[in-house]
Amino acid sequence: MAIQWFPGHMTKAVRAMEEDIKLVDLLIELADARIPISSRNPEFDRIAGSKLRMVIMNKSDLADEQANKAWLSYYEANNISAVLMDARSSKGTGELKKKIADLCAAKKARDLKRGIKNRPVRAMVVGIPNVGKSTFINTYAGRAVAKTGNKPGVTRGKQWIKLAKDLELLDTPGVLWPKFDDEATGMHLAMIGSISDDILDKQEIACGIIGFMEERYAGRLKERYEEDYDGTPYEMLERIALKKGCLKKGGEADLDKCAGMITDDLRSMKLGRITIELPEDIIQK
Ligand SMILES: Nc1nc2c(ncn2[C@@H]2O[C@H](COP(=O)(O)OP(=O)(O)OP(=O)(O)O)[C@@H](O)[C@H]2O)c(=O)[nH]1
Ligand SMILES: [Mg+2]
Repeated sequence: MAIQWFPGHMTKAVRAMEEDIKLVDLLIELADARIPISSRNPEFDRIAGSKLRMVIMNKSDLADEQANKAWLSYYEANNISAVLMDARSSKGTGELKKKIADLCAAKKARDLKRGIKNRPVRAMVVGIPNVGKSTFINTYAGRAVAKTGNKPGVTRGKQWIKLAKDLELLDTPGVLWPKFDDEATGMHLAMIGSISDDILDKQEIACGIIGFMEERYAGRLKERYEEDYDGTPYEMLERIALKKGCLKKGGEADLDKCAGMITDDLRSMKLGRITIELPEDIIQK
């Protein structure tokens, strides 16, 4: 897929992060629980340097529960501080507060020794576009302080948010990276809506979804579209278009319309909770 996914504002955002990292104690990275591999920008490793880090596997309400557990075990086994979240709900905030406190305990103790009391923990919240950074900050703050929206590129500039006297968060624009290592990365990011739909080939994404669903969650396409999987994903796309009435004026299949429907269905859980990448996929890379 030849796509221009690295617009100028992302270059600027990365530069700002390189500066702002000096001001924070902790880097909180939001990953998408459906694609925990492709949703983690390798640039963040470089930007983080030796700073404390944690991973929030967000949108875990859309991901497969079994896979969520597998990922938690993976992070635990690799000594990475991680939590599952649905950033729209405040349910996980208690656990998260505790994790942040645990992570920053040593630093607090050092501060105290040097006579610095009550200095708030500062954390930079980073992640790919549309992963839920601003939603997370709003939930954590208990009020709508950051702008959100269901498309990539809503946050354009950084924004400091004082949550309480002990925590300050920096909201940042979603950033991708200039070159994907393998083709699957771009496809997976496109499937969940992290790359602007305007620059993507709708049918190619829908075919990617069809192929994936048949491989990982066989039977769910049939349940939703009443069509047996047979032949190629493209042929399946054509059949679903005819079955579901995605038609052009002359009665022929409207493949773009059908592709949009399938993509929306995947993103809005009408094909069930799905996880596209599993821990074992890391080894295969
Ligand atoms: N189902 C579900 N939806 C979520 C979750 N977190 C965020 N969303 C939705 O995802 C969309 C994007 O959320 P934002 O908070 O704007 O994402 P962002 O990472 O700040 O995006 P950019 O600023 O564009 O980089 C919104 O429609 C949110 O309601 C979650 O945990 N589960
Ligand atoms: Mg945002």
